[in-house]
Amino acid sequence: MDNFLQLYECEPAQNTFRKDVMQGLGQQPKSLPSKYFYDETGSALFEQICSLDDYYVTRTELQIMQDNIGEMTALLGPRCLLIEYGSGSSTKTRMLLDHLPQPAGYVPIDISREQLYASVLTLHERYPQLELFPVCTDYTNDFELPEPRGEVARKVVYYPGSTIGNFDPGEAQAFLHRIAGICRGDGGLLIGVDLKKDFALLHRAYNDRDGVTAQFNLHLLERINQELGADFQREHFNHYAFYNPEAGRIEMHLVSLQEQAVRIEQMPIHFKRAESIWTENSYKYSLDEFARLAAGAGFTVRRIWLDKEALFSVQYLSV
Ligand code: AVJ
Repeated sequence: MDNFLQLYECEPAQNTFRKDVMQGLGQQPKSLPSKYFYDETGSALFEQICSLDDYYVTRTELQIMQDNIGEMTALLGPRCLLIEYGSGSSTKTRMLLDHLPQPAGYVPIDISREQLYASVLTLHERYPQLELFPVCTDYTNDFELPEPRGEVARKVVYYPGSTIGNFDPGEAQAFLHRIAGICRGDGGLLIGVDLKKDFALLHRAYNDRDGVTAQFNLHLLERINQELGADFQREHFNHYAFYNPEAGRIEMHLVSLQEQAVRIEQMPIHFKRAESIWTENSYKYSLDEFARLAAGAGFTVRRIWLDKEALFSVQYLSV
């Protein structure tokens, strides 16, 4: 990597993982934060999910981007600094970068250092002129954004994939409020928001027939084994994902198949038969619900792009 490509390291401390795991498994009901899915293996499994036929999310969002890329990049305009939260492989971003006139730079932010390194190298090869400011951090905490030296006309935050759905509505609003502080002035937020839809389609997206989502979910136990020396046996847990219509969200759980005790650093954690660890929420919004949520954070929805079946939305918001 060239010298000018400095990686801003604010990696989450190891003891944050330990503390969060201990706290989550010490609670009733047991839970684990979904951000911990994304170590190197977990990020790779997520990439695999994104290419599954059963997972309509990525394919649909990419189609919306492709169909409207001209209008989107015209809205962002020249000398735009693009800031992406949870940039992963930056696949959708490449579509923006292919069309953006004279971007002022790209700030990819990701919790997985390996994933971030790999995508920054690819981006640098493909866009040698583009200034890259990668930040490795758990962006749910406060951190300082890098500032490019050159002229920046506006800051646009890119938040695709409906990652916003991982937050409870209250947390989502608080997060959007933080983002609004960055886009204030002439900037904006380009965000992918998954929509309410037929339960069967949702169910299939989180219970794919190749079992990749199950692997992704169960990998969290392996990560705890690897990093905290625990003795989870993944055969003793099942992936369980379902749509909760009252709450408007997919819930993912790991269900204990038997009564058992697992040790994490000498601490025994007891599981009753059929007890679950709640590992993820993925909220689905109606367009009205999301507009209200965004308004509460100080945002106005300026533009909404949909696919033909209105499964997913890409929206441009400004303060
Ligand atoms: C990255 C949070 C948008 O909720 O659909 C995919 C994560 N979990 N399959 C989602 C996920 C299981 C994904 N997000």
